[in-house]
Formats: sequence, structure tokens, C-alpha cells
Amino acid sequence: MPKVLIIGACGQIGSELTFKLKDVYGYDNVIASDIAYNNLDVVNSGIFEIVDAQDYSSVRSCVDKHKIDTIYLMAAMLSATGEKHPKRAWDLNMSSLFHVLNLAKDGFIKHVFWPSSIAVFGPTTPKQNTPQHTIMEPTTVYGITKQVGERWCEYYHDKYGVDVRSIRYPGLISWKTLPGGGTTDYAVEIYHEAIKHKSYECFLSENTELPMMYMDDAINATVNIMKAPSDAIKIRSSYNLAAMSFTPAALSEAIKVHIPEFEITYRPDYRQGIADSWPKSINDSEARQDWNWQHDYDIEKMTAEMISKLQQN
Ligand code: AKB
Repeated sequence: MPKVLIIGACGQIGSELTFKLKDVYGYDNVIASDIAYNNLDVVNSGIFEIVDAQDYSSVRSCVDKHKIDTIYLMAAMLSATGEKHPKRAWDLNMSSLFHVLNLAKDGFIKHVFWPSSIAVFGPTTPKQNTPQHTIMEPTTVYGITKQVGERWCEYYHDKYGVDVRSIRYPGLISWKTLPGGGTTDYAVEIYHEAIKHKSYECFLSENTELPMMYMDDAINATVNIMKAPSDAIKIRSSYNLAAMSFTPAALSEAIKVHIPEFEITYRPDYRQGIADSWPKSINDSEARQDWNWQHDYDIEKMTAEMISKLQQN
């Protein structure tokens, strides 16, 4: 059994990944960590450590203490917050990655998962069915950190044999933990507001199409890419991954099937520019071919589940 450390376990992806990895690898083999006690469900779910992803000695001492061999580095500053704090985004996103890659290079751990994003693409990238290998000129700090990070992951694999695996997540939608500081966050907020107020003012315009995915699919992809045999992982920068693409107007229609009174209005802000720089749909044929990636949720199935889970909670 691997001995796993999740850094950033209190966040949107980290919190769900913690519970899934505990199911897969056993309760005591998964150590959750974050910079603070930000999510009590996660903190109380088993072994939890305070780890500062930007401090090498903090990560290293947790690795030593728990004899960790695999790290999932989920701590990051996302696209919208990154534009407000460019230096902090660069420092957090890059220093945490180097600490983890160096721990693997120096033999303290064996395997690394690091999330990339559709933010690696930019306005010059083909927008429809964006290929795995294409023009990448990101215009956000977050996108730049993810693109540079991908280059470093591939470099550490090729030069030092580090087993690092990565996925370019689209916008992720979940009911358990709110996202923080992303451009795709509207697609989560809209469900909460639909249930609470039957209306939502969207910060993107009605026809802004973006690639999206339900969290269950994203978590399964993360677990499966890490379980795949090493020689199946042919791309060591990061894999394109896709499930669905939709606009705020289409999501609003899907919600109206369950909540007919729901109304959406649009007031685009600075995040519109970020969204306009990203692809509308992604070609993920390499992930499907190399490690059998398959998605399960489309917009209708996701919407039915989001509404019923949020209503229950
Ligand atoms: C964001 O909107 O910044 C993230 C992402 C697409 O990586 N959800």
C-alpha cells in the first residue's frame, strides 16, 4: 500500500480526494494536510497535519514522520485570485512544486501527482477540440505557473526519473466543498443560489462556453492515472481531460428542469477576459487511449445530483 500525503487537503479537490484515497488505500495510509484547519470534515477524518507547502522543511518533516512515498500536491492559487496577487500566485504555485519534485529527485518519496489546468492554454490556442499538443500562450499568472510547472514535471521525469503524473483539469463542479478564486466557480455558485434564492447573477456572459467536469469524474481520473502502470503514462507534462462543455445559459436551462422559477442575469467582470482566453472544448484522446480515462457525468446527470445533494444538505 502506498503511504500518501495530500497537501492542500482542505480545498475543493483535496477534500474529496482525501476521502476517496482513504477508501482506496486504507484509512491510516492517507495523511491529509493543509496550511490551517480550514475544513473540519477533513481535519476530523483521520490523521491531519499542518503543512506549509512553501516551506521545504515543513513538507520534508511530514514526509519523514509518516514515511510518505506518494504526494498529491493540491495547494495552489487559482486564476481569478492569481490576477489579484500575481507574486503570491507565482511563489505558492512554483515553490510548492519544486519542493515536492526535489523530494522525489532526492529519493525521499517515489510518486507525485500534480494538477495542471486548461489555464495553460491562451487566446492563440485553437478553441474547439483543443489538442493535447498545441500552441500554449497563457495570459494569466495561474496559467503561466501551470504551463511552466508542466515543463518542470516533464524535465524531472526525463532527467531524474521522477514518477510525476498530471491532469489538466477543466472547471470542477462539486457540492461538498466550495471552490476558491477560480474563473469557473460560477458553475458551482449557481447551484447554491438556485436553491437558496431561485436566482443568480453570473459574472460571465451567457454564451461563454468552457470545459467542465463533475468532481466524481475528476477524482476517479486522479486515482486512475496514479494507479496506471508507469509505462502507460506516456505524457509526463500533463494530460488533457474532458467531460462536457457548456455556457452559463445552457447550465441555467438544465437547472430550470428541476427549479422552473430559476432566473439568471449576467454582469460580466474581470473574469470574463480570463474565460475568453481559454478553450471551449478539449480533445482528451491521449488520456482515453493511454490509461483508459472515461467520464460518467454529463450536464443533465450532474445537475440532477448537484440539486438533490445540495437540497439534502
Ligand atoms: C480556475 O477557474 O481557475 C480553475 C481552473 C480551470 O483551473 N477552476
